[in-house]
Amino acid sequence: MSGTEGRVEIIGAPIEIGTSEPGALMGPAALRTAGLVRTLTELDFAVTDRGDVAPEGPPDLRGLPAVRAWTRAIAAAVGDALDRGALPLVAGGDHSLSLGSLDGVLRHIGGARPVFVLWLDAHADFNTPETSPSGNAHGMPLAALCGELGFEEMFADGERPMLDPSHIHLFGLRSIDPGERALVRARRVDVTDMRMIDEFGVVAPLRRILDRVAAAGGHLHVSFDVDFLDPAIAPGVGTTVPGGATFREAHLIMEMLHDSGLVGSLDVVELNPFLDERGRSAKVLVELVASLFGRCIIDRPAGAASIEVAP
Ligand code: B3U
Ligand code: MN
Repeated sequence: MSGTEGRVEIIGAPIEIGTSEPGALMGPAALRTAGLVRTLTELDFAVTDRGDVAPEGPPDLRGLPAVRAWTRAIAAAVGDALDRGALPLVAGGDHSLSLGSLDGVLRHIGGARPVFVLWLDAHADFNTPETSPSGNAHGMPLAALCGELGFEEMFADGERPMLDPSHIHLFGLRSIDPGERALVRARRVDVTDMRMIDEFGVVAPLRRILDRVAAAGGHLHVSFDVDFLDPAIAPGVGTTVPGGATFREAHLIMEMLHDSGLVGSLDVVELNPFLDERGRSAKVLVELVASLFGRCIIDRPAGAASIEVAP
């Protein structure tokens, strides 16, 4: 992990105002039940569970004021964790929570280091209210963070750098809306779609991204949407799309992310326990998070990138 001295802060973000499918607000509880804290503690991390973020305002707050209340609360918690030198792990909750996590990261890092985003997701989440067919905020966080939506009042007060769209790496894309597609292209967002993964596997495309972040001395924020995975292994999500990543692909990605030492913040989003089957998806997610935090099958000799054949 990147400069976190083995400290992780779990921030629950039970938010579902960004989606039309109820149930994502149970996500943080299901991740805890599946052993998130225990698993990271067993990997020798000093883990602090900060509990669930509570937005200010009346519980029936809706629309932009509600998004803003969540964004401010999540950004503050993420900023505090980074200030303390810990890695913030935001457990969701729908993907609109990344408005808060990335707002917090961008504010904390400021102009000091470039912020890169690895968006493991079936969708691009680069809609605007004009291009979105659903109007759901969880399909818009990246466009909003890049300043495309215009209403900056959804974020905390004060200046912060915009997210640079050319620093966004969509990975696993297999569902994109027409207007969103045009915007992704126009803004030069980097895309590794499912076809590329089918053709080249996950290793070459991911290594290219990690090399870029390392060369720039960047902060890597990883945003893991459950729908990145194939619904056969992770059915607990409101917007399943067939043809997702296998467990082995996702597992290898997590191991490579760990080995890179570049990850500075993490979201785990869109887990919907109401749609899950006996906690399967929550358990898979905790397994994958464990690999990202260094659980390995057997220690490899330092620097081993290929198989050595004994003479
Ligand atoms: N692109 C569609 C669907 C969607 C986006 N993100 C999720 N689903 N999880 C939309 O509503 O913007
Ligand atoms: Mn998403």
